[in-house]
Amino acid sequence: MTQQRIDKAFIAEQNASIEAHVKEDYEALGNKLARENINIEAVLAKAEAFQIAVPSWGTGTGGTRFARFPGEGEPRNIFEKLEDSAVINDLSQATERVSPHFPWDKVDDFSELKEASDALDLKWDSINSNTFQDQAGQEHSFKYGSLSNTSKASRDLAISHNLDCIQWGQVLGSKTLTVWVGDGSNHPGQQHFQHAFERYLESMKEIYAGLPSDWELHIEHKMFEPAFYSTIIQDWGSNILAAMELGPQAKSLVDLGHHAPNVNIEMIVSRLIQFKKLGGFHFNDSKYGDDDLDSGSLHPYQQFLIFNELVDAEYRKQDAFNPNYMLDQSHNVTDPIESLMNSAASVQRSYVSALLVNREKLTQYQTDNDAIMASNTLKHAFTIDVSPILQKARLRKGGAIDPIACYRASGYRKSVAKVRPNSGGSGSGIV
Ligand code: LRH
Ligand code: MN
Repeated sequence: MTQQRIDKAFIAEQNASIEAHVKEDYEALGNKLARENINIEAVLAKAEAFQIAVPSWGTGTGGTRFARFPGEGEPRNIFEKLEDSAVINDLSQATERVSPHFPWDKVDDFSELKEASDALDLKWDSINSNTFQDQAGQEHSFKYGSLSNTSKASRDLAISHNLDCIQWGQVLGSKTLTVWVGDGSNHPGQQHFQHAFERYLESMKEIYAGLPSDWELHIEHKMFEPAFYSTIIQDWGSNILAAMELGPQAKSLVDLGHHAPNVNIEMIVSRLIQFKKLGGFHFNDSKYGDDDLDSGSLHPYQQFLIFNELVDAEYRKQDAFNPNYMLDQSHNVTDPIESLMNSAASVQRSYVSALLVNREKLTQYQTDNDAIMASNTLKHAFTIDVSPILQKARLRKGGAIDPIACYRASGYRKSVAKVRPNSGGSGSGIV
């Protein structure tokens, strides 16, 4: 496997022409924030520590049920997905962890895969199991569900797959298993809601029993699709009930696209934080359904409000608070590397903006029911352009001040396209 990377010297060369601008803007912002008793260096340190994982399946071109139009130089296997993930991290300096999906990324030798990721300075984030598709020659189908299927044989198969995922994850150094199932029904009466949930919980208890003591189990809720009448874990209510039923290592994962339009996701986040059940996030954006669009591309203020809850928890030193951040997107019309770099920076921006909220003042306005000033306190932080802090963080960590410009100047996509034959054909489906 030829490892293609964008070397540090090239990145430094690209930065050289714009470094002075960052310095000037950073100083100006530093003076502005100092007037508000905010130490920009302290904010910068937190920006530099920010990390968000990339989904291995997001490095290829995504599609819909209608079609998928593969882009140039598509990664064909997990090793090439790691190469592209290394480029994203080398330029953004905020995505050192990759989240795999099994069996899409399954290999025969997981220690070889661990060596490959080590060589690319990458680590492994949450392991995603897959019991929403049947594998070739699979004896017991998941057509009518997996962990909640009425067939014990199908449930056992789903349970053993999840236990395998934990074992593979241990070789890679991961500490989390994420379980999203498409189980549900398309017709009223097709499924007994309580019995189905009881079967799901029974199955999850067997998976929970297989968790190493330092692992977490993240449950992902989703309103609909592939089931279009009921879904076993349809909302945060069913999610937190399952996590509480299973035990302290079970937590809830919030995929932003898995809610009905206009649902107050930041309040769901606050509830999960309060009851110590916030496991993590799949960041993306959407206008209609689970569109898996680039994070912050449509609702940057909602994304900021979510981080306002997260930074508030940090500020209040909320215990058992250690959420995992990850992107979960489908890139149907853009270069996935560009979208993932853009999205990582967008989520990092929401975090940094939330750090600028004057929480003493906000608390006072909330106590005084001064809605205007409370709202303006948040809006003020959101409207400060924190780009110089994001650019400085990347620059100081050896990344690109302007990742997209640097990536395009590197010609990386063209060069990998030479060694990765076009997979051709449009086919359909998200990967
Ligand atoms: C389900 C989901 C889940 C993944 C899949 C690729 O919609 O968000 O997190 O397993 O996308
Ligand atoms: Mn997801």
